[in-house]
Amino acid sequence: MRTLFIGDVHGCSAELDALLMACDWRPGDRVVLVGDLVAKGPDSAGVVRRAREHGFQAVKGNHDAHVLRWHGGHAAKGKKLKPEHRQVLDTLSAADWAYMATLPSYLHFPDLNALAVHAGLVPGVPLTEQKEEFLFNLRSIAADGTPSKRLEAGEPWGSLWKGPELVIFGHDAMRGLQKHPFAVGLDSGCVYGGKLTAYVLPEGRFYSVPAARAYMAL
Ligand SMILES: [Mn+2]
Repeated sequence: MRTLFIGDVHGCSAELDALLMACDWRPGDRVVLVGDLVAKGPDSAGVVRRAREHGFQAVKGNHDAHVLRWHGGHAAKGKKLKPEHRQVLDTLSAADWAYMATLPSYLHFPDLNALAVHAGLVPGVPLTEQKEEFLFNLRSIAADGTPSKRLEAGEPWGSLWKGPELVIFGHDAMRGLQKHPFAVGLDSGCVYGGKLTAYVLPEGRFYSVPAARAYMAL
């Protein structure tokens, strides 16, 4: 069985369809979306519909968690909803929300010795003790070991991850595709006019398709 790990789709359903074609995807292949299925792009509902109708697995991204909080009436008090999130609240169906609510914050694939997570894992912290804040937002580790969601705060966390599991993640469109010994970053900025990228195991190949256009400024 092949497993297709796919970077941040952000509502880019046409590019998702094109990437699945480029990967020669067929029923029986396992597809894993590394989070941020929705928001910013043109067709969030179409992405969620494809994911649930085809039985794709996915982890929750920061934008997925954000719209789920608003949908559930748990948004932080006094915060305004941005248009790119309003559009998600206005278009997802009940079935789409039910699928979104099932998404875990990480997935473990023992057969591949791999993990999927949206943003990252703090090296040295056991999996069960990782905080959602970092699972959804981590980008960097400072010289003193402090984890951060900021790009400039230090080294990319994936460069410090020593395994043994291979971690496949997204979230970091500014750094783009990342290929570390034990971590692969797949956010190649599709919604910003970049590419949508897949990493396929066991073959270990990358596939990508260009965005039809930039749907948002990075
Ligand atoms: Mn993200």
